[in-house]
Amino acid sequence: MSVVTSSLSEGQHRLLLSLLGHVRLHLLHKASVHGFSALAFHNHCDRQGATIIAAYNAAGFVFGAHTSQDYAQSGADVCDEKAFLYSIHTGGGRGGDKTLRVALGIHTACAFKDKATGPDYGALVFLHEDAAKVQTNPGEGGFTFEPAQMHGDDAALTEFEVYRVEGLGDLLAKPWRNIRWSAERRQQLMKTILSYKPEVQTVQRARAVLVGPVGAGKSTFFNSINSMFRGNITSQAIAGTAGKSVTTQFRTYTIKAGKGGAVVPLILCDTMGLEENAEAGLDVEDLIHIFKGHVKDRYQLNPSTPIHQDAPGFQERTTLSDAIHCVVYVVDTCKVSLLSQKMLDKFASIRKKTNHLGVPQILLMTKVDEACPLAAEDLQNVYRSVYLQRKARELSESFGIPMSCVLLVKSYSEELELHKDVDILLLTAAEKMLNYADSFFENQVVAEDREEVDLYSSKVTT
Ligand SMILES: Nc1nc2c(ncn2[C@@H]2O[C@H](COP(=O)(O)OP(=O)(O)OP(=O)(O)O)[C@@H](O)[C@H]2O)c(=O)[nH]1
Ligand SMILES: [Mg+2]
Repeated sequence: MSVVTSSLSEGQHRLLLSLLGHVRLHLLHKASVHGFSALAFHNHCDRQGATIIAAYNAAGFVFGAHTSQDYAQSGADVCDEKAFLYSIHTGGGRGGDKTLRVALGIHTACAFKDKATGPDYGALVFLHEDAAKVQTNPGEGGFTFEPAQMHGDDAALTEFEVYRVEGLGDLLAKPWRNIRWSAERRQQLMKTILSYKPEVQTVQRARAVLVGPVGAGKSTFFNSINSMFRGNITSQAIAGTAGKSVTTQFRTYTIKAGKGGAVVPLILCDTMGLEENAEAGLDVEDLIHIFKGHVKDRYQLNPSTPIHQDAPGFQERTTLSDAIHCVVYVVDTCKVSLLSQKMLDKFASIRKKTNHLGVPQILLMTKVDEACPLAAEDLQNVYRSVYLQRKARELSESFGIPMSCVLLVKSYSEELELHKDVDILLLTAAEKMLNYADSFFENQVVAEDREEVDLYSSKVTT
């Protein structure tokens, strides 16, 4: 998935947050990518709630406007007592950033004119004449400032970004999911998982596959589950960040409890990341072959060459053991609002085909520590964070997956040692996968005395 990135430096980002309070910024519009036009701005920024503009110029200023109200091209003067203009100037040579915050005048509450033009704050009009520039009208509207202090009298814009300002809210008085955070609970979950036996006698272990965009944390999730059962941090699957999927092979991982210990009755399958373009990333039809159990471990996936029945890694006849019993969609919590329509459409098409095969699905939201400072501070806040609950709802709605199937996790990404709370979230996810695999088995009409069950052979292919 191509990701549009912010031009704010870490320091500028921090200063913006200090002007806004306990919030998180989500980039909605970046003019160098989407266009320096009012139309492109409104396409991305209308009806997004609170936003902040970051306009950049060659004189080293980042300046803009914050409003708590929607842009909607209503033609009205919008009142907003919370609105302000600001400027951050990186103090050339002397170091340190200078910040200016301009509130509305005491007698004026009209913050901006909600027109079809670029954002018009009276004294500052961005994307003036549909170009990369700002018009400064000293004395007009409710904001008063010295143009030199605002932007160093440089009206040409090198970049123009708009962020949605998302309040992180506080903590819910009661968590929306009850998790017991004790060491006993950790042990209990471990024991339940290790003693799990599939409902069907011919199957030894449940098989779950991790499916999600590039960099969502699929391989790291497997590494974390593996580490937890091994008792120390391991990194069997290669993880990391690159423009394209780091994982290119289909892998089926058997997990052991302790070095050389018992085999955990859950096989985790790792796949190549999904990309929004049809011809890039993991192919949807390849994924269906994987779900049906046709693809062998270490199959080299290739977006431009879909899996073919004659390929060496293709297994013609499959049994219930080879098939996928639970599909786990993996999404980076930080990127929930950045999922493009194309990516959501791809997920919808996968979901449709998966439903058709009758495979249960759950949604794993990773990187909760990166997404919410309250969860980073104390992982036990994960189901109490208003922000994370909102993200879970957003994702559950766009995927059409019930909230009860949405699980939040933090994987071992930089730790050297295991941690009880991280383990409890990981184990809770693993337990859910086993429960859902059982629903799959219950739905199969299986002749239990038969060794081989040709699961999908009589079914309509996708
Ligand atoms: N902070 C934090 N970082 C994480 C977490 N999970 C994964 N990461 C980081 O996210 C990056 C991508 O993780 P991967 O596991 O390689 O992602 P993937 O989904 O396998 O990506 P592809 O194989 O490229 O499709 C890595 O740098 C991980 O360290 C998490 O829960 N918290
Ligand atoms: Mg991977």
